[in-house]
Amino acid sequence: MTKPIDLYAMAYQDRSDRVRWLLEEMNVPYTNHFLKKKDGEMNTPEYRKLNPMGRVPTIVDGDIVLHESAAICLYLADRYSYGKLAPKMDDVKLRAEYTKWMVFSVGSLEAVIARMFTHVNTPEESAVTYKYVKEQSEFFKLVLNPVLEKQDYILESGFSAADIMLAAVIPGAHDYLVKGNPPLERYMERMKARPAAIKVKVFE
Ligand SMILES: N[C@@H](CCC(=O)N[C@@H](CS)C(=O)NCC(=O)O)C(=O)O
Repeated sequence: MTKPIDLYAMAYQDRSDRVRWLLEEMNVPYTNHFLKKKDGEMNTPEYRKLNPMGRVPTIVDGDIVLHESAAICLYLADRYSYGKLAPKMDDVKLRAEYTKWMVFSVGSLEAVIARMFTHVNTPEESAVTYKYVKEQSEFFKLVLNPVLEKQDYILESGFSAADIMLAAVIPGAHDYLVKGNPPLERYMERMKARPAAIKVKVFE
């Protein structure tokens, strides 16, 4: 039997959530390693060898060492669920859509949502940040809503790793993106009901 994948995280509800959820959906064995930041465990020479930035998630799968949650999910879905949770390369249109949503989830959505953690140091800065997230969310709805009004999953072929990435990130802007927006409310309910997501506490 091959060694389980090592998954380094701080907690269930950090950016390791999407990786763990995907591993569960694929039934791929893995071991959680929860690092204690306050005890310097993200700063040890051993961990810095795996991830020089000292961030999580990081995976070790045999001789593959990878950080960046979207890259990890792209890699894992291709390696362990090719043609299922990851569309095949020869399905060019579907694969292009899939790649778009995988990149959109972190490059557009999460990049904006993350400002609500970093750009909130004064009441004035917070006001600017929340206004920005609200405005950007209206742009996000322009691409998400038309798709989720006509289908249950972000790809017409069905549930994929792109749904995992999106659904793990979207709640960060719940009040602007999901609340009062039926297509996204229904989508998130479907995602929250997935046994693999429940098992690894993605939405807790
Ligand atoms: N773009 C990276 C972001 C990684 C990241 O910033 N992770 C956070 C946890 S969610 C972290 O490790 N923060 C370090 C810290 O809090 O010191 C990814 O998607 O994996």
